[in-house]
Amino acid sequence: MLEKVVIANRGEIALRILRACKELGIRTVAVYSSADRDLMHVRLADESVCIGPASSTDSYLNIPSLISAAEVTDADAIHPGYGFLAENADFAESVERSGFVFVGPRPETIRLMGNKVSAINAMKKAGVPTVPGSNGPVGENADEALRLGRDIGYPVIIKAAAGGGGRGMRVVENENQLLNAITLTRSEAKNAFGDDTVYMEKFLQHPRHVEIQVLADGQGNAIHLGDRDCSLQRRHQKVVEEAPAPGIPQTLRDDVAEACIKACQEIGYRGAGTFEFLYENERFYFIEMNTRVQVEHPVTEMISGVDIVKEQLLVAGGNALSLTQEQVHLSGHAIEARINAEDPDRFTPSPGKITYFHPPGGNGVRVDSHIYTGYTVPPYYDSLVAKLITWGPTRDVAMARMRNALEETVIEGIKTNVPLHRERIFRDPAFAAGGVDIHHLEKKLRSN
Ligand code: MV4
Repeated sequence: MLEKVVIANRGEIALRILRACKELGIRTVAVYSSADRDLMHVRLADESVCIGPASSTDSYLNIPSLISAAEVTDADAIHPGYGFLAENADFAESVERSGFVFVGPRPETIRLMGNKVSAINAMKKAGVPTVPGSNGPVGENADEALRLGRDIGYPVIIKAAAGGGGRGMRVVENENQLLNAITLTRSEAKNAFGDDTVYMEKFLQHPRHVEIQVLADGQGNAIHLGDRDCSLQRRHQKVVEEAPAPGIPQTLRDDVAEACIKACQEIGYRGAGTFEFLYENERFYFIEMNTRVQVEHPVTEMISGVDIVKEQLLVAGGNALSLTQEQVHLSGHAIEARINAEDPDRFTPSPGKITYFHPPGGNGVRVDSHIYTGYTVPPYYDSLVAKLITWGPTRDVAMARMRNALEETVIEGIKTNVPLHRERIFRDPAFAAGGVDIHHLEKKLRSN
């Protein structure tokens, strides 16, 4: 079992990881930048180490600093959280080479999934349904690219193999635009990622974003905790997530989740992971795999009763998963609203001092947040300040509880998107009905 873990992150997820460690009797080391001395988890951790100045490049992304923090505190593992270095295979490798446990998959797995072409090929081989496409890199030959486009059928999308999460992609409406789009995406990919590999997929016009949560121990055991719908997004930033995804036939859900488990076993997956799919016309299409704990993991915890972060820590310590698939019972419905320190109309960041914070409560309400009255949100990092999660026996009850929770929430001193949730999203009849596509929120925001 792990005895002492360095939490290589900040904000709400650092606090989330600290809580899981404490429940397991694992000692904690908080690392923080000079702008983050007042973070809640820094106070609560057994030890804390300043790892550098405010700029994340010099602190939360500084690999030697993080490894030194583990060395000086004699820790045995590093939990990366999400963002920052969570999906950096070189970091995972450095952690292991320095004699520490990386709380996550093996570096080779992170590398395999980091390259979207190799990820898709691995999943396809394991029987996971993928988007019709180039089945590998698009080469330099123009005639071959044009033939490929014709075979797949327009519109198509060109994506950077090293991209993901919406970075490095371009939609192509017709043949006339194809070669230019490939050249442009290639050069942007080279610039952004140092890898100009691109691939082609059929462009799905009205999909939903549905993902499957998995846990595996790298000892042959792999389970799934059902699906989540993350279609409500703006500029590739999720705004609301829910579990389960509404209105999907049970057999389709079961089949795709089963395929994900099989894939985990085939690649020797270890830790928590998410298979991202596009869902359109009652079909799932794999697009990417995330090899980390995700922001939206609480909705899955609420319907499964499984503590995903504790399982990550247990598995990293060499233990088997604490439950089998037969012991997973999904119940009810959970919704998460991401609360950001930002202008609710213009979406510009709104850092500053929180002069008053009153969190909501009641049956089926969970708040994952590091903020408190008097806390100053620094301007250097992402704007997520709280996650409001509600559970109910049905989706309607979870929605009603969310409306109540949003009305109870008071955050003064900074602007937040609470009014966006309260007045627009959770009053939207289309969202209330369930099953809106990935374009719904942006269309709605344009129209009013
Ligand atoms: C797509 C797609 C349509 N067809 N691939 C954007 C983020 C990255 N994970 C993949 N993305 C997309 N890939 C095909 N073949 C549409 C998107 C997409 C999207 C996907 C999920 C959530 C929000 C999105 C917003 C715009 C585009």
